[in-house]
Amino acid sequence: MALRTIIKIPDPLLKTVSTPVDKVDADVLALLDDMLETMYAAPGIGLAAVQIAEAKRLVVIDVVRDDEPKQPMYFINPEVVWTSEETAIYEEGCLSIPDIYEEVERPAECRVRYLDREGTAQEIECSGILATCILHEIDHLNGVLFIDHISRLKRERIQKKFAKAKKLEGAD
Ligand code: GNR
Ligand code: NI
Repeated sequence: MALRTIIKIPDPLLKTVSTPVDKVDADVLALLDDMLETMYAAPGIGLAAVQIAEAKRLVVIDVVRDDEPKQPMYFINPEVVWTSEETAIYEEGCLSIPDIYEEVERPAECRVRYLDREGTAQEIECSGILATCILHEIDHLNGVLFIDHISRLKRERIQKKFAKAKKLEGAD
């Protein structure tokens, strides 16, 4: 396992559509392990492969509390097959947009089809923070960020802040 670097906005890779995985082989499993280690170290409750600059349709999630045993979840080629009419609002953050938190409205429940680590098709029904998190991660696979769900004024303010931070990083 290895810790990987998490890319941040305005990295253009975060706007790309990730490619489906055609075979669950040892390389895919190793990448999932790196993603999980990187997510726990950050720390975060979810991570999409594109956030470590691997534009593949892979997601890891663990939404259990810090004081409870770890419960890693792995999703290969996840697809939303149903969402509830009912919505929920959570204050979201993103490891690729550090220290920014904004309320986002999403479906309160969803059903997701995916392949597990054995390459077997599975479906899961999600609610609460798991629904929010998995929808946030599947957005990443489609090049969409949580700031794309907030007002343009707020989004542009955040984008400016990170563009400026990047510029200063490059300066010496
Ligand atoms: O760690 C994370 N917390 C979080 C909180 C509310 C809604 C979504 C998330 S996911 C985020 C990690 C991340 O950026 N995943 O892509
Ligand atoms: Ni994110």
